[in-house]
Amino acid sequence: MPISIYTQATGDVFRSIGDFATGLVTPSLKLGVTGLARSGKTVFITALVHNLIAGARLPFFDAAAQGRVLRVYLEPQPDDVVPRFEYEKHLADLVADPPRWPESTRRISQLRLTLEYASTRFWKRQLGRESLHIDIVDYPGEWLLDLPLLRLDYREWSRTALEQSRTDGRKKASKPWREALAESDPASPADEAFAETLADLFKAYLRETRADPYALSTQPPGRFLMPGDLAGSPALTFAPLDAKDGESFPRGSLWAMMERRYEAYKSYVVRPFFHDHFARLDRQIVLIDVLTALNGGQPAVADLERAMTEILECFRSGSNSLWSSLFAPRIDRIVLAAAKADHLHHQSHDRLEAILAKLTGRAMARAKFAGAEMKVLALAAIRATREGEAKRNGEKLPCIVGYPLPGETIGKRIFDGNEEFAIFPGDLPADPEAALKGWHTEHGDMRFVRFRPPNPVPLPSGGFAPFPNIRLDRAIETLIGDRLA
Ligand SMILES: Nc1nc2c(ncn2[C@@H]2O[C@H](COP(=O)(O)OP(=O)(O)OP(=O)(O)O)[C@@H](O)[C@H]2O)c(=O)[nH]1
Ligand SMILES: [Mg+2]
Repeated sequence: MPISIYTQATGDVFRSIGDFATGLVTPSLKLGVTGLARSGKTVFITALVHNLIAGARLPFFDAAAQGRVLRVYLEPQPDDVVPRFEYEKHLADLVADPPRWPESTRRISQLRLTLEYASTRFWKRQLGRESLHIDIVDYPGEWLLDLPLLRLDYREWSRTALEQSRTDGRKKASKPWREALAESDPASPADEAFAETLADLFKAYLRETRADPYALSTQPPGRFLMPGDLAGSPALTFAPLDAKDGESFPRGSLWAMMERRYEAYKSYVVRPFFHDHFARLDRQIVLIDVLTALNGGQPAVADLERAMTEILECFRSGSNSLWSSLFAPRIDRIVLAAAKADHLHHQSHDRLEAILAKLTGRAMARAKFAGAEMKVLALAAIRATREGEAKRNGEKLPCIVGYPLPGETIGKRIFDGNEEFAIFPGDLPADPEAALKGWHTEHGDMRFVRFRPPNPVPLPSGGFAPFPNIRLDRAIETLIGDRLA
């Protein structure tokens, strides 16, 4: 038999092993995109998908830079009962005229992205193209606030919620609820109408804190503002009550009813959500909107630090049985991203990263992500600004140029959204500690202006070019790069 026939046959065998490898047992990677409300999850996922599908230039994403990413496409997701992530709709918003950001997320959705790539390894390459599924879930950021509830009982949660409602930033919004609470007796007989009144006042207080664009919404329960399919359900009709230490309440009391509902909320709403979608994550990106917190001043920064510490602690690995059972500790890479870095000139990005590292330092030290590789990045999934220079009193100032969103203000100027402006956002302080303690620039009440998305660039072949970004490629490389080697 001529040697060529052997070679041919061997090639076929290899090819069919290759088909087997790519067709039947495609490996998958569960990517957690974690972040509070408005932190940039939906924008990040949309930009990630758009860049990969369109084959964007991503110099620090090795597989793409080396031309080894052969094809990327969306596939039906593995979970039939979860709606699909509305990628096309979010993209349509971003390329609309004028372009707009996608709406705040109101329910859970999921997507599966499949990458076909050529391996760097000789033998794997002989098997043909490799595939990797990336599974991602998007959800309202508020729901993340519920994670720390899993380890608080009703009494502890009530105490914490009350303490926080009395802090400077919340006193005013929480007043009507606190007044009603002062009139209520936890030992009184359970009364549905009264429970509803208290729950409604508590929700109104949470809603008011969320309405402030510069405040962060960090108060659970997350479903009170974003109920998803649970709107109006009794599982959401509870609120904290005020009890003295050691005081106990009989069956049939208002306290007992609220406590039962709080526990039901944890068991039937919170735990299944985290169990189904956060357990067994392989990689995680945590998006943190540091700049909005800095805008809100010291109370907002302290709030963000507290909320992120509580949340990140829940992802730790270790001996604690609840957490270990809920989150098998297998996350081995984490990107901590200061989102929306395009609100600053690149000269300030190092400082922004230093502030984020400081802000999450305590959480990360406590959370003990044993063996997980960690990267801190100043990131903009979609860059809404470009850089420029302005002159003031003969001094050159590094500016960012973009379309401020309608209604944004600097001093007395109110922007209408139709004009481009060069804005000097100020320098972040060199000492990250100073930023966390409350930061004032020489201009006093300095606020970052929010910008509308950049103008889309149509492609001759149809569709739109992926938007510019800041360090999206580095984030992708850290999150999935090694799986495409
Ligand atoms: N300039 C800029 N703004 C961004 C970027 N990403 C997000 N934003 C802004 O942040 C807002 C919130 O972004 P989303 O992606 O909707 O945030 P989210 O985490 O999905 O929020 P929820 O759905 O409420 O949990 C957007 O409407 C934009 O105003 C970015 O990369 N650059
Ligand atoms: Mg969202």
